[in-house]
Amino acid sequence: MSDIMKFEVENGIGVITINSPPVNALGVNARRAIAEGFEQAWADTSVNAIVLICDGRTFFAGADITEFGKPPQQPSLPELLEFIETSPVPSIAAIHGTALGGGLETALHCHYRIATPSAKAGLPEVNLGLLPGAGGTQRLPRIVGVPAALEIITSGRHVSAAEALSLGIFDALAEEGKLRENAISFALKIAEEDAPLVRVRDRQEHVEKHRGDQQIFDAFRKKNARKFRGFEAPERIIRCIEAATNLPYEEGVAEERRLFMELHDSIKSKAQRYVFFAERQTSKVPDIPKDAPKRDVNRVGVIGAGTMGGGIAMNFLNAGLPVTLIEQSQDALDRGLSVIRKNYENSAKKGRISGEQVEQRMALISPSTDYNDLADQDLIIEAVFETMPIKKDVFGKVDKIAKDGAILASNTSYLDLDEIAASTSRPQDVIGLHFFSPANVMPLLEIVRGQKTGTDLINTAMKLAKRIGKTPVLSRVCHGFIANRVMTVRGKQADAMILQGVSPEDIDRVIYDYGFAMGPFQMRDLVGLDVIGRGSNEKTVASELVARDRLGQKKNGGYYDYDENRKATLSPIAMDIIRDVASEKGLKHTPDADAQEIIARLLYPVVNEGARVLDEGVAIRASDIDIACIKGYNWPVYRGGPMFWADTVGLDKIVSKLNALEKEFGDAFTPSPFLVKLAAEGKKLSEVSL
Ligand code: 3H9
Repeated sequence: MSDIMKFEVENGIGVITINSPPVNALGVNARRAIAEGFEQAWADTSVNAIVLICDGRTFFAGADITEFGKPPQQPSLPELLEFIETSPVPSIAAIHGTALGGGLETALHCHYRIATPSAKAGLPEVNLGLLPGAGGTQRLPRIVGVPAALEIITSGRHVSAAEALSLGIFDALAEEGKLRENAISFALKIAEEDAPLVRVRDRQEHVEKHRGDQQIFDAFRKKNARKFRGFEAPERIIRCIEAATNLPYEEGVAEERRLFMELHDSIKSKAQRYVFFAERQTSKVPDIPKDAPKRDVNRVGVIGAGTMGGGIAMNFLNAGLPVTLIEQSQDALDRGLSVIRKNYENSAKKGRISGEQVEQRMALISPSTDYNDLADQDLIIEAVFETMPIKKDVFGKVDKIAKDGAILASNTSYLDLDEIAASTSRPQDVIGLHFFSPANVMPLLEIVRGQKTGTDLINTAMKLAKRIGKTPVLSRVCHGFIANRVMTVRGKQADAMILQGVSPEDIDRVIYDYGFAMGPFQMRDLVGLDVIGRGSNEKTVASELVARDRLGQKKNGGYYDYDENRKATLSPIAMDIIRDVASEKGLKHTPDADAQEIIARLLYPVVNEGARVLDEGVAIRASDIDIACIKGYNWPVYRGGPMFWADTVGLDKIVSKLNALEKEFGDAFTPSPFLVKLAAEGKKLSEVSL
């Protein structure tokens, strides 16, 4: 007898209620409980229809992802769902929260579906590098048609109840808060009318329409080629929907099963499943319980209305929080405000927000040139010029004005937060909130914990990150914190390699093929070489390009020349500069590097630096470094981040290559003793946690 299932009969309707917190994932207990519920209902001759409903915050959120890769336990989800579909009496799924993946597939094996207006439905397996493996790819097209199924399953998006109703995924909507009683009434009506047992598998009208139509699939592939690049799941999803369109149901399901297993066993899906859990780990701090005290943040002050400050402010405005925006001069303030407005108006043009929302958000800004206007703010974030004297000056001023209990945050990317905190009388109230550019877009928020930062501040910052839609990663103080520190070494090696004669184009291509959106030199040209090279006095290729007024895409080209369509070709001027700088530095010429060598020389040092970051206790777990690189630098999610990827390459292989590179090129490659130790002990880097 299952303790997570309740079976009750009301007016001849058998109600099976499952309660398996936190999200009613369909692990073996839930699967057995559902089977037991249906058996009880079928055994009761007074039951004329069945309602399947969940307690807690949501209907089934999908298969239990923790079970993947472990020995299967009966019944499997497909077995269970085939079993419940044989119900001799109508079955109705009653949905609240999110019916996702296997959860929606369960509902699609019931005869009818009723949902609350706030419910959502989706097949998000693609985000785990998988495809819906319990009939979803065969059933959804039979309801919503081939084009909509292609879009919904390859995007994994959550479909609103209203859209699901219009697409036919849901048959009816319940009143909010009255799902159970409305579902019972719906079931009574179905039973009284003797309505047919609608099996989705039998529906043909939508798939028949496209039978033999290859063009619809090819066009979809072509349109999304860029978006799907590097991922394995989207192509297999398309093949499953082709099978749903062209083959009998049973054969389509067999194809779905085969392709699901291929993905399930792939490294890319393993990486994406790792990332799913890693993302949810980052807000867990060992010495800070979830219910630890936190401060209220209802009003935010942002100092600096430049690109960074403006972007930071937008995050809070988007979440409905009023922002006091401070600049030194009215001119700078006006410029900052007009950039924010332009960004919002662009979003409105793309249909992401309404014109009314643009005005609502702008109205939440109180622009000011007077620091005294920061007196009432709960959180004050500075985003001023990145030098210690300026930061200290700003913090000294803020310290005098901010109310007791206000959180004083710095957006510094490299500077010593403890030194900044020491310039105030309240270092326990100082924290780093490091946003990544563009701050309103990039999902990473590094939360920097100084020596004296209060634990309540960290707890507050973790919750705040979620409120503004960011993924928080906790870092201790060090030069560059986590993401910038580990990724900077990639840039340094890229610079070294071009001076040794390897073409920037080859490096960019290899990094792109690895899965990044672009290579390091393309990236610099895009961001602007003046921005990248700021603050360095050393003569470099970048500084020489800037000296010739080559600032990248925005002015005269950089490493590349650009035609009117922004098509890039390697610049002969840049190549001359590279040769000049190289000969001045007297560097060894080793131009023959294949893709493997480029990857080793650019990315193994990132792994190595990550190991140092862990060893020094800057990051509390390896997976936080992975999330920082994925969310802050677009490290390809299907590689799992540098730490996970290193495990797939093999730590011993990485250490021995680093040793060889150290011999050839010096101490930039010296392996971290921590990495060497892990490799010798046969341990996994991605599993390290302090
Ligand atoms: C699938 O269904 C395959 C089938 O097609 C075929 C099979 C043959 N399993 O996200 P939260 C945990 S694949 C195990 O913070 P929220 C999560 O780790 C699946 N655990 O909450 C966390 O644990 P902890 C397709 C899961 O309110 C806790 O629940 N489905 C699962 O922000 C709370 O999660 C999906 O991909 C799971 N399926 O968001 C949906 N889901 O507290 C995945 C969650 O220890 N889930 N946990 O850190 C989600 O998208 C979100 O969790 C959801 C709630 C929107 C449901």
